[in-house]
Amino acid sequence: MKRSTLKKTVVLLGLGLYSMGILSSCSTQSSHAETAAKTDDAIPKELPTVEAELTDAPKVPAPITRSHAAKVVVRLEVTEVVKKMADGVDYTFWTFGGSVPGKFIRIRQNDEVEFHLMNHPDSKNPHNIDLHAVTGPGGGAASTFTAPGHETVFKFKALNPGLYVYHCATAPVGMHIANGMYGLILVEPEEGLPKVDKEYYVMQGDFYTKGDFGAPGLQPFDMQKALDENPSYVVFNGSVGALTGDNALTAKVGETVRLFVGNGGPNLISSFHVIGEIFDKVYDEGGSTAIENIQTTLVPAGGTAITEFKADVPGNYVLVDHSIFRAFNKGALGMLKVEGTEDKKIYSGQIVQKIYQPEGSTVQEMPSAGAPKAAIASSKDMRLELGKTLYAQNCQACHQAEGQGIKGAFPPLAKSDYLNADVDRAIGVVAHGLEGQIKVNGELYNSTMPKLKLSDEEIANVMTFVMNNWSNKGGEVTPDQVKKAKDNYKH
Ligand code: HEC
Ligand SMILES: [Cu+2]
Repeated sequence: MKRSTLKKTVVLLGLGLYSMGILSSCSTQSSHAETAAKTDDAIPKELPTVEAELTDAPKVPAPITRSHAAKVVVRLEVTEVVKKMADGVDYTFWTFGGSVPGKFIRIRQNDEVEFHLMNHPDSKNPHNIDLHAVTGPGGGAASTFTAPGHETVFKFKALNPGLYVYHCATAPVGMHIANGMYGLILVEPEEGLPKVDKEYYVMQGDFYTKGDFGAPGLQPFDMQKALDENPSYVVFNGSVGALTGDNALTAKVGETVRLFVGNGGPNLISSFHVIGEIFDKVYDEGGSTAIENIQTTLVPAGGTAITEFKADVPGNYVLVDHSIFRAFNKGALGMLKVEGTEDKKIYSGQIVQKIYQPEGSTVQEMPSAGAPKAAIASSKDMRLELGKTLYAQNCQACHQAEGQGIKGAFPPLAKSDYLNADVDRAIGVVAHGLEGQIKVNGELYNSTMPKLKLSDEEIANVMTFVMNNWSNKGGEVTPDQVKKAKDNYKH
């Protein structure tokens, strides 16, 4: 694996409208439900009552096995909590059920839902809920405006199957959503969804913090960045790393995997993609018909997609928003680890890796006599000067002008503990390239530094420049030292 590789028109209902609408809409809804029950022979008069099982992402409640409608009671509690956004970065999330995204709700078409929205007494704000699965004013928002320490109840009948977003719609709506107030509700069709081995819940969201990506501490919400649609974080399941490392999704070779994908926004559209997989089926926009053989699917803000695929070969599959800077620089990155036996017919792994020397290339001759001679430094000062140019030409694109690197991609050379601990080893890196995991200043890097075509003299010059800049430990690296270090650190 070398490849490192919302918006239903939110009704801006004023507070006045809520107070007018609450009671009347509740009473009309329940009388409709009674009439429906009387006229529809297929549905028994008294539906059995079921308490909904709610889950935190990435878990999904078990598929529904009932073959009839039920009265489903959903109890969802809003809390405002400080949680981790990234390592060393905290944020005050407003949540449906204690984390972002909100609890996953799973019901069946024609179920009659009795929805309880509780707002924890410690909350500082009133909240409500707009479920896109609801047919009725505000998707429930008009009936659920709930002050801290209060509970509201309304009922709805799930007329349409599909995967739907729910979110808070209390003014300022954008801010409530930006703080994490969204989740998914699945309305299974009467016949159910096709059976699969694994189901997961993945929801993207964009976050707007005062500090830039990675700035430590408790970060306040930044309204201007939200208005500019310029997020500091774009993440799956509420924080950087929520789906990587020990939190990665898992499957075994041969298993079928279904991802319930949502996008809370508030602003961005997701180009959802799994690196190294092709979706056999996508129920695009969370609807009822599937399209097949899809690489990347659009998940609108306030929208969903159901993606399905079979895990054919083992490895790590990376979930990304293919607007790729979001993935590698703002956090929109998850992982699915597939374990099992390889199938070399489907994927061979690397078969050949060798030097490529097209005819007429000067590569073979470097740096032997006959080729244009690189300047030979006669003093440390000259080495520093030549090294500066070499650095700009050969290293700067990755390690950056001040040697600061790019977090998560290119390690720093400035004050690098890895470099300063063993200069000969670093010379080996420059001479032979480097692959695999290393730790630099406490950060892990698992990438590839290419083998560069530099002579011993050039490596001596560029390393002398690097060692004498950006608070590194100084000294002079000579071509002789390079020659020895190259041999000692061959791999
Ligand atoms: C194409 C990008 C790229 C270029 C160009 C590049 N490097 Fe690197 N370098 C990397 C990556 C990526 C790593 C980490 C490799 C890993 O994760 O195993 C690295 C690691 C290193 C390290 C060890 C880790 C550290 O931060 O101390 C040194 C030293 C280093 N590079 C020096 C250089 C020098 C000097 C040049 C120019 C002559 C250079 N690199 C050019 C990408 C690059
Ligand atoms: Cu809210």
